[in-house]
Amino acid sequence: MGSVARVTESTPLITSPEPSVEGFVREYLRELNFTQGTVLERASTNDKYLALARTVRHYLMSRWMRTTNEHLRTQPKAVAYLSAEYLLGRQLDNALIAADLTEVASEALASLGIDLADLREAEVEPGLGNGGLGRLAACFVDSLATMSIPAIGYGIRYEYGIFRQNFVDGWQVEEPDHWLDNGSPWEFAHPEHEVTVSFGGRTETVTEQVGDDTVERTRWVPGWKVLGVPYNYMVPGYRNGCVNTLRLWSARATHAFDLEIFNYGDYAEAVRAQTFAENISKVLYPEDSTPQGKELRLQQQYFFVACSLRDFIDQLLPEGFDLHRLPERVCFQLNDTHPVIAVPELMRILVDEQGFAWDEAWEVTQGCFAYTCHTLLPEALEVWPVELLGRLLPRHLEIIYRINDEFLDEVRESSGDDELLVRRMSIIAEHPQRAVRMAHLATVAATKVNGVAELHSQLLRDKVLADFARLWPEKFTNVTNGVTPRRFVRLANPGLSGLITEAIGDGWVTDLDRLRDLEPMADDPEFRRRFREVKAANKERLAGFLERRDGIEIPADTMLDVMVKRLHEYKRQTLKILHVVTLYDRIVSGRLDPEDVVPRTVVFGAKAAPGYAMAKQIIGLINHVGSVVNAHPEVSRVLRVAFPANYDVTVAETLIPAADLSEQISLAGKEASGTGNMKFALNGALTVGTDDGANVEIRQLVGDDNFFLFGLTEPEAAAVAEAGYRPSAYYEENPVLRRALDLVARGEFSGGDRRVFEPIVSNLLGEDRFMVLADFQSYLDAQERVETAYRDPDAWSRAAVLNVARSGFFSSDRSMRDYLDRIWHAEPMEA
Ligand code: GL4
Repeated sequence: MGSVARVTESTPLITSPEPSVEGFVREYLRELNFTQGTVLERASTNDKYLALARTVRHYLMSRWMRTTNEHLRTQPKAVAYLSAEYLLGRQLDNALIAADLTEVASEALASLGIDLADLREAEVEPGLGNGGLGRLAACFVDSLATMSIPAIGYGIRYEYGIFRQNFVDGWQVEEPDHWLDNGSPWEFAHPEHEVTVSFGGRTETVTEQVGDDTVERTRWVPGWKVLGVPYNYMVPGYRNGCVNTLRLWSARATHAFDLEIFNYGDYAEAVRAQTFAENISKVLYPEDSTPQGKELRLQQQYFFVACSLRDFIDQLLPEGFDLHRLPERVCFQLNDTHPVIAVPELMRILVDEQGFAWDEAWEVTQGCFAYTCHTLLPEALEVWPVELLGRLLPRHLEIIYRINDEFLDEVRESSGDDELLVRRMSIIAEHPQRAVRMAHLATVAATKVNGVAELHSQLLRDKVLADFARLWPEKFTNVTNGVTPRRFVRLANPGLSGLITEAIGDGWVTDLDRLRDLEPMADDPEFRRRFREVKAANKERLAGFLERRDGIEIPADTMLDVMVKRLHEYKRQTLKILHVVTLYDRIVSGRLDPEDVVPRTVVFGAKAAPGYAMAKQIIGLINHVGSVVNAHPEVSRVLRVAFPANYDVTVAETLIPAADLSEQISLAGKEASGTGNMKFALNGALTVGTDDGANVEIRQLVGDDNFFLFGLTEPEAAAVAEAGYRPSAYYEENPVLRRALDLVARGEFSGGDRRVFEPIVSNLLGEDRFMVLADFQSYLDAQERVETAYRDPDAWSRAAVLNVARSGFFSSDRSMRDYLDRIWHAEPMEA
């Protein structure tokens, strides 16, 4: 245990260079020549990019070393964020703004004849997450560093991140994401700190002599092992001297394992075993909100939490630290159920390895974990079949059983043996197969359980985890999500950032509440004019970007209507495309004069989980409708559909600042929070949205006049479902809806072939689980209001400016403060 003893205040450190153009040129050429092994004249773009990334690192390095040393030396209470996903986005620009180096770097490169913008484009973003949940983790580590909170992020270094999406004839095709192929200048491998992780095998009981007593102990005799190699990433705070660490684990075969097989002379088998072990960190599972329950996924989960707990205890605590006091030193934040196997793992370490009594160990464990739930969909709550968990982690299953036994005793006692309640609350589900309910395990173990928006936390208390909330009301809390203003405003929207800073100074970048000071500017015609100028420039930038990247043409001067998020039925991309179909139908049938239409470009961005057939159908429908709309001479004058493939963080950074209208149209009660919704509001788009997730809070803050609300509320949707929802009734009663659906059904968008989109049509008419048809008319009405509002540019930009001014609450810095106050009780380090 413990490298801590070696850290003192006088630990020698090379100091990072002072930023200057000449200095930067020198450092850059040194990297290009000495590390990259090339000279300027022969260097490829990738060479130049890698040299640049490494040069930028120099300027953050001594902050990083100092931050790490201070944590080790002073041993503050730390936050250890456990997340299977970090959707980081490109690193270069973020590092540059954090170090306040953008201008220096750009000038230095220019003096060498290099355009910084070209090198930016060379970076492949690390897509180690699926969507909102993974991006949230990335925003959180950014905020923690910017607020100088002692924190470490733990996760998995997937060799392949989220797949690359392509369209072939409008249908999604997936390709592997080779993000590491051109080198990975932002990571630091530390094989010397590798950790061994065990799997499989069996447990046995041994008797041991402890003093005068003989005690029985359970021992895990594993069947196989893998190594976890840590890769460290800098997480630079914004110009504050703090650089935290993100530690991602990569799986390797153990040396012992292959030696044994080599000794039998079976070289090929040894290599196969190696590959088997290394598969664990090979690929990110591409399901968002619909986990597949695959064995390899459970292996990934245990792999990374076992590495992380071991690492925290062995590397970050001082020699001989008394683990009874672990809750004083750390809060392990469980990002959804993916890392929940950490709970029995810590119990195993304390009881089996450290000799704690069960109750002592349980008290420590309960003090160390907090759990964030990110969903309301029952199918997104992970369960692991007992058969699988027992085979992979036999000791952990025993521990889970014991936790459950003691927990259910408590339930029986407090409920007067209500066996129905016991069955509902049990960590073990009996049907359709015996399985461990990870959300129950997390809730039982955690000091605090939080939802990610007010409405979501309320629904967790009232519905999803209602029995638990009755038993332990004080355990439940809310922390509304947030997004980092550094990446999503300062870096993504330089135009707006400049305008804001000119008006109110630059304090908003780390204190987003200051955006309030912009409110009076909403009434200043000159400010609004400049705001519109920025929007127009951002649209032009987007047009250039999509033209280069996808060959997509975006007409100038149209309302930019954007729906970007994972493709999921509950998010209701279908509702948006039915609106497009309706506009098309009205124009084509002559019932709407194109002159009376506000010209708009509808932009979609969405990946579908490769195994989610309906989601892929919907992608096909959007693309096919888009082709027909864009090819129609009259319609395309006022309506365009653009669906650039492979929506990712990089695309988001160009798209969101250009948007006029933000589509947040999930069925109320289904989207836990959403975070895209916040990014749009902060960049001055108006929202058309349901009363769902964080939309509720956005609307409350920006005001009803500056938000287009539509649709059933959550209680209304619940009541409709309760009464027996019949989608076909809406179809029969609403001729506009009928015409739109009939067009799809008749093959208008599939070359006359009625079979192509039949599954979508029959699903909508038959089941329509997410009530697209029930909300259709209300959505059309809201879009009418959008059109009316957009016709008045002054009123529109006033509302847009108010959206910016009133959205400071959605900074992830505020989320971090809430976690600190309500859950972690940790303190910032002194700067
Ligand atoms: C999600 C929710 O669906 C999304 O509403 C939320 O904003 C996000 C972060 O809390 O978490 N849950 C899953 S699973 N994926 C998400 O994006």
